[in-house]
Amino acid sequence: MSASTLPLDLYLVTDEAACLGRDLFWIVEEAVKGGVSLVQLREKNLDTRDFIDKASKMKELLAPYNVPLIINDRVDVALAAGADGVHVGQSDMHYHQLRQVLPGQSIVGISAENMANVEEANDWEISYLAISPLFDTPTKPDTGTAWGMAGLQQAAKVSRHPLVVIGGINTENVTQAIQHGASGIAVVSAICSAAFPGYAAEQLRKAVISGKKNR
Ligand code: TZP
Ligand code: MG
Repeated sequence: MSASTLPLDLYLVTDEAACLGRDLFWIVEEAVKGGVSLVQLREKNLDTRDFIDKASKMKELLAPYNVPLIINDRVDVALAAGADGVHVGQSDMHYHQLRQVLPGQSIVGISAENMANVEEANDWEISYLAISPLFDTPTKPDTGTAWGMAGLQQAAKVSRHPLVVIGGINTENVTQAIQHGASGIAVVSAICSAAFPGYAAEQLRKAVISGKKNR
């Protein structure tokens, strides 16, 4: 899937710990019905085999909805599960190494933690750049300095890639993030921890659309 057709509006990044004991697959399906356009499976503590099994099951769930599945960090898992691509951070596999092992049409997303990361990524053919974190978030306490809206606006001027924002995104700040240059939003807790994940997805999606209308 090429960057131009990649639906970045509402990107769900999974975190089993944020699901409040509820079934992750149920949450993802509700969220997709509510308007999630892209899903990233993010697992930090699974054995390789269990990660592949979970990814394969997730791919099966998403396929009828035509929602692409992206795997966090693990290219081997993405390939084995037939996922649509990978998302890597600054300490994961390097862009050039990724391109050597992934099929050409794969989605590749990369996190940018600072402006040097944004500039470097301009030399690469990637599907999106994640501005990370937009705000400090309890979901991932070990992040670098938050970009904030002003930082996002600067990044949008410098980057030639579509930007997604991640970190502390909720219905209150979506519209502003879109207006400051984001093409889409990536969320964990705003959906995974919501009482009604499908309804939460609907509200977030509406906020993205409204932000795009008023840009
Ligand atoms: N990367 C940067 S912040 C973050 C990740 C995975 C967590 C975002 O979680 P939330 O709950 O949407 O703030
Ligand atoms: Mg990583």
